[in-house]
Amino acid sequence: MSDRRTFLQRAFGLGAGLLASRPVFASDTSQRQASRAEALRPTDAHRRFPAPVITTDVGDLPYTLDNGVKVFHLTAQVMKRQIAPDKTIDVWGFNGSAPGPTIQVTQGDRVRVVFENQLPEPSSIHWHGFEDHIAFDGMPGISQEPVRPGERFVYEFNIHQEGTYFYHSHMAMQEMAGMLGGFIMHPRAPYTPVCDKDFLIHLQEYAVLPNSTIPNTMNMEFNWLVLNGKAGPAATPLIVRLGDRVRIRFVNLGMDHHPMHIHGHTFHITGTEGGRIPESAWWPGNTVLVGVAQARDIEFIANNPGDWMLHCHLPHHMMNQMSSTVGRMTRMGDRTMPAGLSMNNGMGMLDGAPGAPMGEDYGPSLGRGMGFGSGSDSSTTNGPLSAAAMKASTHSADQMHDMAVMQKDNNQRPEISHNANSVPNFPQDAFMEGPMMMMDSRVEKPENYGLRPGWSRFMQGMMTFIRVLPPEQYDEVISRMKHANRPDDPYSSLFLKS
Ligand SMILES: [Cu+2]
Repeated sequence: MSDRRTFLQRAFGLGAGLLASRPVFASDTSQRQASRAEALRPTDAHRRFPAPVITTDVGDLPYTLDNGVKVFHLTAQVMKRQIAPDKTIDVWGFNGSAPGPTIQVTQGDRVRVVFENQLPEPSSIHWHGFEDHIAFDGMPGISQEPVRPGERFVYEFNIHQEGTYFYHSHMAMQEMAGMLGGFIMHPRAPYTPVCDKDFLIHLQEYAVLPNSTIPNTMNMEFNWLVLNGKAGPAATPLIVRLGDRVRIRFVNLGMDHHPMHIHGHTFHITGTEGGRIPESAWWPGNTVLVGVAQARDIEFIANNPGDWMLHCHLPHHMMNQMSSTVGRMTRMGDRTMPAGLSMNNGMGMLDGAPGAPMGEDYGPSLGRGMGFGSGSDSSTTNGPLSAAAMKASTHSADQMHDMAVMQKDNNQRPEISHNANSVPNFPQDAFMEGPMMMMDSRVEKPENYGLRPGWSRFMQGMMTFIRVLPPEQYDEVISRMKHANRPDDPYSSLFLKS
């Protein structure tokens, strides 16, 4: 056994070396990529087909069997979700999770979903893309009575389709509060070429004022962009082994479009919300636009080792808690705020009369996007983070640790030029000038093991990694994941089913 493993590792190591010096380009057909990867891969007797879909940071909805029927219990609930360190918001979701847990079934299954409404208002569930009986379409007042608080409704389906589908409340604002989830219909026979890893990523956006925990579902100035309900750097990376064939299913049940981009690899678009695309119609790319109410399945051979970015390419979607005025405010030191506010008030941290954020107490420069016409719209440049602002901010022990690591790493070299304050447009990304954004230790988890120190400063919004790890590193990370024994394991579906 150990001889065989050594042989395979050697063979694999050799192959990986060849690949590293001669990466596969887009001109290669997927079949050639597939056969090359197949030749390089060590054969794993424990591989199960089709691979279970992993919805990182969300997980699956379990089922029971009743006379051959797969029975799922889906419960709509009000809950809190931590989307980033120090940011927990009020959301609506299912069974303790927003997005809701992924439902996985197989073509040919008979499926029953017992929906229970624990919300303070009526709801129902729409099964997006299902070609089934209208009685189970989940249209409140159209195909069924709305399900009132405390009531149940039972949906039943004969699954004859295959692909990436989803469920959501058909009350628009409930959907925007987090009431959505994935519904994977595995094909009867696995798609070819067979994938070794299969991920589902929900794309969502929230608008939450700086001191609030409640998303404003009417506001389209989104300032928190999340992958599977987590903003970078809290989103859990996708862990794959060098040579794996990888599928990622992007699902967009939000209010904005997301061009999802992957570094270091060329993928093919192999499926939509309508199911599998015939291979002759796949086209290559490295960015796929996932429109509202769409799913896009992409596949590629992870043939290029490294911690590669996977992110939405809209610049505003690569930021957390962005604000048109905060950058300047933090650099004003002891000077007064544009509209006569303190720094905290100006950023929206209210300490005056509650309940009147637009009131005279706070003035026009309160919060993001509300500063129009106020003095805060002047075209002055910003100074670096003032000593007073640095002093005023409080830091946890973890943050202090991260700062110390980073300062050591950088030998305390300044990160902006000496004349920065006189350069038009400065600062743009100078929020990264200080160590404040670094939170490696606050988002520490096995999936992040071995990342470059300080990585978390540059991961925000809809950003995470696809970590293409050579066998030894891969085994190390997977072993740490398996031994972490976490109640909310971001990879629970992988370990439950393998
Ligand atoms: Cu986006």
